[in-house]
Amino acid sequence: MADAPVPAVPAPLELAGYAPVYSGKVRDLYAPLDPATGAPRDDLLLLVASDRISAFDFVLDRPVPDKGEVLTRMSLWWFEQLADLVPNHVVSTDVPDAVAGRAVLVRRLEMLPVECVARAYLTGGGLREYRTDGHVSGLRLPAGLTDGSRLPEPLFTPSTKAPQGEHDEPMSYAAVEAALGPELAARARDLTTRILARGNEIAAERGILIADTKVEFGLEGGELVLADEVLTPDSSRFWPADQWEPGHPQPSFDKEFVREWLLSPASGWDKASGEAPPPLPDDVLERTRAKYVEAYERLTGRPFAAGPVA
Ligand code: Q0Z
Repeated sequence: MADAPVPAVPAPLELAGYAPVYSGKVRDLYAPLDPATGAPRDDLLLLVASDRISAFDFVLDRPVPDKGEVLTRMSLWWFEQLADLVPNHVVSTDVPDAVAGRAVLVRRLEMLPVECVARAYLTGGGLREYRTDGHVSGLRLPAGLTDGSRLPEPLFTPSTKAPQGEHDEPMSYAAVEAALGPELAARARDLTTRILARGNEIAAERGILIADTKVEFGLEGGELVLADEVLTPDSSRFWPADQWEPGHPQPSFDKEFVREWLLSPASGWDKASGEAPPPLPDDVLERTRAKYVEAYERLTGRPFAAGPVA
């Protein structure tokens, strides 16, 4: 008998009163059912963060305890910090018990067909572009920058929304203007860079640098609304400020123990093999949980406690 196909992501949780809409690598979307008709509502979504973690483009076998809750709370806290810059999609944190603390009910928006990325430090794809010709996303940068250099100001470096499993491609600002019109494009650009600048003003005081971030906007009454998750380690690169040293790749605030173990002889894994990585040991999961909690507590100044959002 043929083997059953291996699912890319586990089946989403069955939540009474909600229908699954979409599952990403580490999060799931549901539509609340209208109690009168049983039909899915078209105006609301339940956004559920799982404890799954990805590394080297693989979703790992074992969850990081509390990761979904930590990231959900962090995102909610950032929405409050950013509320004077941009409205957001949050409706309520009153959610089913099974997903308490890691789900948010949101307004369903018309999402922009552009990944809005801003970079405050040079690394990753931005660094590769810079090394080619001294430009990033069509913007000329000073000479002499290296991996981890702080940029003079946050840059808007949009990308295309790639289908699941594919990598986003850089998009020119002209292409963003063509997709959104010049007014909306400029508004998305300015908001994206201001969100990252504000994020870093707050985070740097608390020992974290946010190298870059991807934000999602939707439209409501012609205005941009901040959606999805914002300024979390899953949507952004978080670096420990006290270890920042341009000239080489910076350690990840949250995933350093995961990457270190996977690349160590202890894992027995060969990154170049194309094989899925082995399951992380308990101590790596526990130390990684502690890094997510540390990021939350440092940023917010609040102790992390699992359970329903107050
Ligand atoms: C977010 C995503 C996933 C979580 C669509 N307010 C909104 N209105 C309409 N669409 C979205 C949102 Cl947040 C939306 N995503 C990304 C995928 C789990 C978030 F599987 N996709």
